[in-house]
Amino acid sequence: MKTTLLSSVAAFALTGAALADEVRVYNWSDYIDEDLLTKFEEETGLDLVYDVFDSNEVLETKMLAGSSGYDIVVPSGTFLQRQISAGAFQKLDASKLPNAENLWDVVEARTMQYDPDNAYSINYMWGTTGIGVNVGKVQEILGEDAPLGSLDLVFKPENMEKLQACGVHFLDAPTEMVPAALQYIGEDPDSHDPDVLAKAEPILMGVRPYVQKFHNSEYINALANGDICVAFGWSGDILQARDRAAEAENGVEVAYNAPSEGALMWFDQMAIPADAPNPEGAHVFLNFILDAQNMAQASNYVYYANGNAASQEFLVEDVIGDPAIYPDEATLENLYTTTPYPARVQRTVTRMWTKIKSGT
Ligand code: N2P
Repeated sequence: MKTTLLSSVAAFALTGAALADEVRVYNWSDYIDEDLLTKFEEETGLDLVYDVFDSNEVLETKMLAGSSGYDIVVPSGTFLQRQISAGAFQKLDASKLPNAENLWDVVEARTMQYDPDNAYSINYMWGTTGIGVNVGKVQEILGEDAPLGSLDLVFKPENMEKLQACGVHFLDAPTEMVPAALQYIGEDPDSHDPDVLAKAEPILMGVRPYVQKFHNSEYINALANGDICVAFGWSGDILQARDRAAEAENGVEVAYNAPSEGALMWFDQMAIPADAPNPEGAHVFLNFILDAQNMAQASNYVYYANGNAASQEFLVEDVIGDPAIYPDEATLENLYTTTPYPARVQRTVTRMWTKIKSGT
């Protein structure tokens, strides 16, 4: 009896010690160079637990339930804003983030839309949602002048009917796919009006029979291996697919285009949950990420732009010089942002999305 009690006291003390030495990060999949994780542990002496997710909805469920056990999480701006309102995050302690001086004011000005004064978050990466293609396969099917960079490719039933033969994946991300469908028909992609939102349904339903899968990460390998020929997905992920195909020397040429009709620009923000077990360690992690060279290493690996101005001199030309990653003025003008749906509208969109995915 006594022994049992003693050992559980010892176990408790051990757990306490382990927690203080441990930082738990929950980030998107395919979103970092894993060498940076080892580097963090070596430099700081802290143990890093690094878990991944691939959907804002999954993260949001955890954040709103509380007690996630994570010290750092990475919601996109619109989700961050709603979770801040719900009290899910704690304010950052600027005195513990000296590397925040590296942040890029251009990105900060935009993320303030979701997190006023950037009090709760720092930008990790940002990008666009668009079209990944296997150039050879799509041209073989639709011809040399296939609209590779147009929403016509994915929302015109005649095109999709033909493309289904080589495989099409769409994101399982209603707050990105519904705005894209609205943009396609010339409506405001950020509309919160239920009557306008309802117009997205026939567009998505019209091509639904030809979508093999709705998924947020499998398309990277599927595109790279040639298992699918079209993915409506995230910029850097499609560029990673391009790289994987090139490395495999399998003859697959992958290309990414932000839709010429306009593309969603999103911001993934690192934030500390209100009930994080180790907020001190969380700040150490954020400051590590804010280091110019570390941030450049991450972007060079995942092909996403970041919110760190000082990192830019360390970016490879393939990244800083690619307008699909760092848009030039003309590309920037063609990008739109969205704002969070109020709860009632969100429920409507969720219902619509369930219906679309089930195809009935
Ligand atoms: C990383 C995807 C992050 C983009 N694989 C979604 N915000």
